[in-house]
Amino acid sequence: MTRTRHNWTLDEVKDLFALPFIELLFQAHSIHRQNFNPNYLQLSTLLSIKTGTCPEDCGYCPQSGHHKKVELKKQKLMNKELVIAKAKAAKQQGASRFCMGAAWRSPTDQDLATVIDMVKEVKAIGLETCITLGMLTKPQTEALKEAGLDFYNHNLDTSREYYPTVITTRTYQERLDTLELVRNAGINVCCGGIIGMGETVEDRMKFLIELANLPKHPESVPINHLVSVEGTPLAHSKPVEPLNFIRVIAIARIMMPHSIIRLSAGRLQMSDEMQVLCFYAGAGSIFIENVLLATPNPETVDDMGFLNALGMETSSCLPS
Ligand code: SAM
Ligand code: DTB
Ligand code: SF4
Repeated sequence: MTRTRHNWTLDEVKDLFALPFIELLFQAHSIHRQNFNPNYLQLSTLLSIKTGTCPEDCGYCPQSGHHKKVELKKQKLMNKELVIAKAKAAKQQGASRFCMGAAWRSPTDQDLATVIDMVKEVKAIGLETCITLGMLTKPQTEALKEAGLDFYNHNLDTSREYYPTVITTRTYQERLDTLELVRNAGINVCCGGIIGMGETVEDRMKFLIELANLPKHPESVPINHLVSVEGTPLAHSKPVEPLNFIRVIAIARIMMPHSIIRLSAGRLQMSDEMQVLCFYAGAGSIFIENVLLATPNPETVDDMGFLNALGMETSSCLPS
């Protein structure tokens, strides 16, 4: 069992980033197979239950109401019956977790009550549940725990230093406060961020240190590759070198050895070979189905062909 640490220093992480690529991959993969079956992949699907007109100004996000030039089909909170139909379809496709996202700064108590109903019914189908609704209050986290929610997704997105160039309407500390409330309520934490927003390699190091030095590692760490959306302020960010993206996955695996690293948004823009290297480096989960929240994802039939060719099995990965 690999030791879990919460005191990573920048110098240590710089040393990891400086490792030759093959050596880094070997170290990451060794840790991965000590803690996980490397031939298993956990599959989730996403559903946007409320789309667009978000009051936040996240520079990467097509759903922000601030980015007027983005082409997006906006949608009010979906009705429960449609959500349940989508969840059943996701289960049929092989997903073990159903993640619902809403473009809110924070939910009202009334909206939360509706989402809680959805969570209960999705669980009853036999799926793990994850939601991402923005900031929460303490009573709201307690109500979600009571409803049986498995995971809450709330990302730090990037380093503390780079964050204000990406988002101005919500502080880094507010994100940390929500994460603490979720953790204290006893809900599994899903927290990660985005690579490819114009951040430096040092920002990536500092972002990983923020995650790994949390009092408890997030059970689930989504690493998104920026999906560039025309009309968002970050649409023309410098693309990430594939090897540098894989390095982030490998180092996240080393720094948080017991967390499930999720190869999240951006797979449509990646080659199969790049994705395989991400799995080898320690990514143990992907989103299937051809839409994420508001942007496209690979077709499930293509993903399944790819996973079959690799001999990957798929399974549920709730922490024991
Ligand atoms: N509104 C909620 C919030 O941000 O707290 C939840 C939904 S939001 C879409 C969830 C996460 O998706 C963001 O924190 C961000 O990391 C990721 N995301 C959003 N747009 C993205 C994009 N264009 N490319 C990659 N990841 C993105
Ligand atoms: C996360 O870190 N990635 C997912 C999930 N959490 C909610 C969302 C990715 C969104 C990608 C852009 C979009 O489709 O809107
Ligand atoms: Fe709103 Fe979430 Fe998009 Fe930010 S990432 S604009 S909070 S939906």
